[in-house]
Amino acid sequence: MFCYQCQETAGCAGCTRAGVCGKTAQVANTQDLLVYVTKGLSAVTTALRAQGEAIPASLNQLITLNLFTTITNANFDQEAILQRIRDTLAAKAPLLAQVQDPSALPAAARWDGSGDWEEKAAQVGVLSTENEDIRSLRELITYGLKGLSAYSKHANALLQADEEIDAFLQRALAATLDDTLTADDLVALTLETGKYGVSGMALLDQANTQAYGNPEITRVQLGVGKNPGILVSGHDLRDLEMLLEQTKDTGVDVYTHSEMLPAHYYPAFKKYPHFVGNYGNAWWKQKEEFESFHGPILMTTNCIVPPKDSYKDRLYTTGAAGFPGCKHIPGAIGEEKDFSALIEHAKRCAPPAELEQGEIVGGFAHAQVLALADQVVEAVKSGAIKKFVVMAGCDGRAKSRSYYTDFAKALPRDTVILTAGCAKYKYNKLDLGDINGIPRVLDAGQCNDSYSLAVIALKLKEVFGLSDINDLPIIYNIAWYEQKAVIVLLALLYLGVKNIHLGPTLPAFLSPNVAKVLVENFGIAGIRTVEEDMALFFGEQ
Ligand code: SF4
Ligand code: SF3
Repeated sequence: MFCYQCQETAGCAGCTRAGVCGKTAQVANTQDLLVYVTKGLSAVTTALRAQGEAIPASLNQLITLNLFTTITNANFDQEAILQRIRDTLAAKAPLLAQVQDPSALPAAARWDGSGDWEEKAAQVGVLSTENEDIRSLRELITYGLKGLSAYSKHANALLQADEEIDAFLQRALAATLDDTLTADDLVALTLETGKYGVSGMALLDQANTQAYGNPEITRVQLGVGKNPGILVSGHDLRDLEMLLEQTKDTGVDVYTHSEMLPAHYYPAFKKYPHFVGNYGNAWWKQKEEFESFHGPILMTTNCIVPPKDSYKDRLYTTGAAGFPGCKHIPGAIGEEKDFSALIEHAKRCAPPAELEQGEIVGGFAHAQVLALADQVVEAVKSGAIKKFVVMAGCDGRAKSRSYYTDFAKALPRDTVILTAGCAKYKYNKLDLGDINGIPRVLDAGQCNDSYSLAVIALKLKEVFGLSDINDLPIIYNIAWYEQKAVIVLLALLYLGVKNIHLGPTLPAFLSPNVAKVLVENFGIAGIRTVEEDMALFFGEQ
């Protein structure tokens, strides 16, 4: 195996024997094969589109779900991944027969699944591209597309789709197989991926807000009630909605974990009295927190930490998520999923053990912040707010991430943190106070709600009459872990944001030359110590 797609990759270079995430070499290789056949199918659909054929939505969904399945910590289930490869090959065969010139297609498109799959998987992984710069760009694009796929899948679950995004996604996937493309071509495609990243996040924002209303300022309870509960994690709001409906009047409460916390900000979910609050912290704390929760846990997406035996029988997966030995709740897009197994399971469980008390405040997505625009603009004009610091992205296990807690604490009192994603857990429970009633941590929501932060920045640019988004008093200090953060980063680059600091380490998949392009053209930089970064960002004050 060779995998270097996430921030925790072994030695900041690549996992080669097993994943730091817990992925086995066998699963890693099978995921490589799934990516390969998905790229092959995408080359076929791209050729058919060029012939004027329409591609059915079910195929678009198959492709996005395949990529989503290979995102870090989403699916560890070898059999589920093999089944997706079989389904993909079966879907491709009749389409391939319609391509006018199949000889022009890459080998991945023409592979019919014959031969030994383990041998094949070993030949088609990341290292099969020899030139390190081409490999770096192909992987950067592929990881961005994985993130885009995840967001598309959530929009699809709410019956929204955009054929233009799917067509691009497949064209770009196919382009990563094209040996005639130069590094410059792939740099251009990387930026185009960012463009569609913006479209994908906008589509999901529209799907979420049309279904559930605009997020609004909300106090989320951190304590627990006396009923048994179900804990929901991951990013899929439609799954949560179905579960909330099915748990009504059952005596079972529902709590959020990690990236599901922002669900509390949506008006539509406030009508459920049994939707109690948020339990615990970011994904990587789940071993302790799932243990003490006592009830069943539903993982709707990444990030799964391989479970301890003590609670493995309480861990359920759905959608792209999977773990061998854990029950998977099926259900295609548009279908009602049946969560009765979790509900019955919960009834046999003790209520959750309390981890903490109190509440946290969030719900500062674009509509809410724009509703407060006068107050915010006034605070900036009066000097009460000197700078905004975008600290969106992912949390992770690395000890070096304590930097983000220390950085938040060290920020001058006249700065406001704009956050989204599970990165927030590094500082959302600190008492950082407010500025004239505006909290110093404004949480827009999940990682995809980084889109809201971009909308807010563009609005501020307009209000202040600036011609360049980089003239705003905004610092970008983003934490990344998995591939959704990659599409968020590419989206920000596409929007023209410069001088983004990315940590806790720069991606291992950036070759020195590709990193140089990002540094020279976009001012991308890493992080240093809190003291050094404070001096860099605020030294002039
Ligand atoms: Fe390693 Fe990350 Fe890949 Fe897991 S996802 S195998 S930790 S690089
Ligand atoms: Fe977190 Fe996995 Fe990335 Fe949606 S839950 S941000 S790491």
